[in-house]
Amino acid sequence: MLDVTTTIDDVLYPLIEPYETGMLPVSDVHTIAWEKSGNPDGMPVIVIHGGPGGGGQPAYRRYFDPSAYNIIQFDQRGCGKSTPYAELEDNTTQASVHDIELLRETFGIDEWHVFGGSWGSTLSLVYAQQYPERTLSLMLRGIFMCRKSELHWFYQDGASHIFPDAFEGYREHIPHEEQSDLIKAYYTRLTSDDVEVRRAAAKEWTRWEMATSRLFPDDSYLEKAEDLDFAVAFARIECHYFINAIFLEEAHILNHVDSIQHIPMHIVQGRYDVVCPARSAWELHKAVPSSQLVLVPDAGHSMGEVSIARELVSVTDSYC
Ligand code: STX
Repeated sequence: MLDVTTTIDDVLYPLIEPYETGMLPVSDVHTIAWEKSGNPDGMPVIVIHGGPGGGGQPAYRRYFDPSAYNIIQFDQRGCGKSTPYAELEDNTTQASVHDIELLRETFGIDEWHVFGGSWGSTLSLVYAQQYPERTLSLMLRGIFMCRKSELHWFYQDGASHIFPDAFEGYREHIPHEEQSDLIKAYYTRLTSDDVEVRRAAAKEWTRWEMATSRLFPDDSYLEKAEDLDFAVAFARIECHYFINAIFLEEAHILNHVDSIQHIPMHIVQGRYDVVCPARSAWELHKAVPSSQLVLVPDAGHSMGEVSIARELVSVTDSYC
């Protein structure tokens, strides 16, 4: 039965503060922000945020028992508190995998749990495929493998059939003659020399994603698109990764799935996820038969939805 009385605070752990934060130079260009919270002697878990370009969030700490986990979070290149802000140079999937590994080495951790949703699931899988011996488990949500079909579905034609109202603003920001390739049209604007052109495009791009992330759209979520500091990094970095096909061959994750067959994998997927439709979770589950898939019947994409959050906490608690 649909549960409308449980709130997110009923299923997540209370908000805690980090016990340590810092900045780690990772290349000639970039320095990334990191934080640790929970129990310094607990099981290490690396939290990989979405977007790319979304940045870490204090609320992500709440998905772990703070007495059991050493919760490590970072802002990927160019977003959150990482510097330089919204920088696209030297910003690739391989660079992010390198940064995760550098964090692990810097903290003297041998192996860790890897937790990520959406783009965070993409990057978690690519990381685990390169460093399977470092990955204790994969705790994944809203599976995104960033194939052409997934990008076409969300940014061109697919989700538009379910959210025609929200899609209109995103599409109509682009002149008719360029609408046949919206990612390309947005890329031109998001990399324009004119800051106002960049900001206006970032707002529409981000608004589209925020409007479609929840089963029941929520105004506070939509406000993220109004926060241009967030929106410019989010939109620019996402679009840069997508126009470059995430710097990997098509279907890289499924093509290299054998290297992670032995790693415990948990998949939490909203049935009505319009941003990252359930087909990708299903295909990943089929390709990794030992994986545990929970298809959440009353949820969309966001990890902030109660029934998704409940399943994620149940996964992290299962190791306590
Ligand atoms: N991008 C999906 C994704 O990773 C295609 C994502 N969507 N929203 C987010 O991430 C935030 C929660 C980081 C805003």
